[in-house]
Amino acid sequence: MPRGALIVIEGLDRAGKSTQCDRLVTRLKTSTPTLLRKFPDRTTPIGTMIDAYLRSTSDLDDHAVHLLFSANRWEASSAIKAELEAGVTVVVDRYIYSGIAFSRAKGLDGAWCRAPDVGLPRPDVAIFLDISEEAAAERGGYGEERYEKKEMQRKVRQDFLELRDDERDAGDWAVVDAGQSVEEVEENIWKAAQKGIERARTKDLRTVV
Ligand code: Z5A
Ligand code: MG
Repeated sequence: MPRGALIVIEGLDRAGKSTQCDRLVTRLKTSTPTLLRKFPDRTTPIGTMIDAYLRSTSDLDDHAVHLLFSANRWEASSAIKAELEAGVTVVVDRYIYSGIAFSRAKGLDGAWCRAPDVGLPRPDVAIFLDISEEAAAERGGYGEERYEKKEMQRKVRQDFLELRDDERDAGDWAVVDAGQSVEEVEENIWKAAQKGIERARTKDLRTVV
C-alpha cells in the first residue's frame, strides 16, 4: 500500500488557509483517505497554554512559547507518521514554518527557532499562500489575538519569503497567489498538491533537517 502524503498549507493571517484546507481535504477524500490537522492544536494541554497566550490571558517568555508551539507538533508527530504509513494523506493547516517565521519576527535567532522542530515529519510539499497587506486588509479588520497587528504581519511575511529559500527545505515549497478568488486559489493549490502526492508515491517520508 502506498503511504499518504504530508501536505502543509502555510501563509499569513487571513490568507485563506483554513478555507482552502477544507476544500483540499474534501477534494482529496473523493479518491484517497485524507485527514486534516491544524496547528496550534488548541485541544491538548499544551494547546490550552498556547491558546491562553494567543488570547493574551497569559504571558510567557518568547522562547518558552516557541518551544510550546514545537511541542504541540511533537505530541502529534507519532500519530501523523502512523496515519501516513497507513496510507492516509494528511493536510496540515500551519506547521513548522509558522513556528519559525512568527518567532523570528519577534527577534529570536533563526537557527535557535528551527532546532526544536528538527526530526519532525517533513512535508512532501509546503504550499505557501502569499497575500499582500492590502489584499489581506480587504478581508476585514485584525482580530483580537496577540499577533494580529500590521507591523508583526509585515515582518512575518518577510520571514516566510526568506524561509522559502532555505536550502534545507529545497524543493519543498510551492507559492500560490492567495489574492485571487477562492476558486482560483483552490485550483492552484490542487496543482501544487499533486507534487506532494507524486513524491509520496515514489519516495520515503523524510524528517525535518
Ligand atoms: N503560530 C505561531 O506563532 N507559531 C506556530 O508554531 C504556529 C502558529 C503553528 C494562531 O494561528 C496564531 O498562532 C497565528 C500564528 C501563530 N497568529 N497569527 N496571526 P491560527 O492558525 O489559529 O490562526 P487562524 O485565526 O485560524 O487563521 P488565520 O491565519 O487568521 O486565517 P486563515 O485560516 O488564513 O484564513 P480563513 O479563515 O480561511 O479566511 C479568512 C477570511 O477571508 C474569511 O472571512 C474568508 O471567508 C475570507 N477569504 C478566504 N479566502 C478568500 C479569497 N480567496 N478571497 C476573499 N476572501 C477570502
Ligand atoms: Mg485559519
